[in-house]
Amino acid sequence: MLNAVDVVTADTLAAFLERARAQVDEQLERYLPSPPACPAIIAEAMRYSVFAGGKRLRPMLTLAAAAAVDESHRDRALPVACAIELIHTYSLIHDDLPAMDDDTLRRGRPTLHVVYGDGIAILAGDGLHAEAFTLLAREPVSDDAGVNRRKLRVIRTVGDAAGAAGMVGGQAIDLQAAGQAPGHAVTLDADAVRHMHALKTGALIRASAVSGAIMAGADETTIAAIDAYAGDVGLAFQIVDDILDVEGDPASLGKTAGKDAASAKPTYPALFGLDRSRTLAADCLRRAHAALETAGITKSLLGGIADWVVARKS
Ligand code: GRG
Repeated sequence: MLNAVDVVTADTLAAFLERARAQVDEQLERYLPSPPACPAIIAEAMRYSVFAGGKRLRPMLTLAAAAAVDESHRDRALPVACAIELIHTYSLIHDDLPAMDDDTLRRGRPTLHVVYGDGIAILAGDGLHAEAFTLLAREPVSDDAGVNRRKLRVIRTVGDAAGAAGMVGGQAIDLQAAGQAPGHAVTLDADAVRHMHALKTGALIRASAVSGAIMAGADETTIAAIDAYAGDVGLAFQIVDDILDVEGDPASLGKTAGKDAASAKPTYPALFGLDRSRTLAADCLRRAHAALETAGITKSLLGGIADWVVARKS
């Protein structure tokens, strides 16, 4: 369901998502290194995971946020959208390793380490992480001092979101909570679970939208509104992810369902039950729309993307 005040139709959103996905995939193929610049095995391993059929949520947020600020600057955000997808893919590869979540199925296919071995999977993740920052520093190529200042701000924004105060920190708390950090186990209450998710998945989702806004030249008030919107989209995304782990169809999810309960993870359904979790996701959606409304950006595709995140089945 799209927001009533939003003139964007579901068809417009579907067309945007399809076009953006095709554009991102084309650029990702162009940006990823190939032989003779790198060994064939690492080029293949990176592509195996990058082109495994991910939803491309984060690049969509980057491009939609840029378009919401200034449609004519949308293409400036394309390298950033791709770089963030490279970081996201690296995080999934590493998360699936036996030393972390130990998963054998991702995006409907055997995980990278199952196909190429742990060593190559670690290196492919490391390589994607490094390629992402090379790309952020390199593109878009510009002599414009304003564009280059924005690129630097985006590098810092994405680095903070991916690092110890963001995704890596959230993953560390997750490992502690799962008893996978010997001598450092922790038990998380509801607030601590929310904090863990805000770091582990929320930070990169926020950085995706905020970076798009920065590249398009948004003012600080708009950047703050888009940040608040994306914070709620990120939380809703995680709650829905937890709900799908309980009641989703493994075939559409493309990953092992029921893993959270099997490993006694402190998920939203475990803490609050399914009904309350659905209400909490709906609350996030309402707040996300409200953040857009306060900044007067209701006519963008961002509202529809928030709805899609909550309605998704995979
Ligand atoms: C290894 C540093 C490091 C971090 C890993 C993101 C993450 C941190 C782990 C993923 C664990 C997980 C499955 C979390 C649930 C939310 C989530 C990020 C799901 C996967 O993202 P989607 O649904 O994936 O956007 P696709 O495949 O569509 O790109």
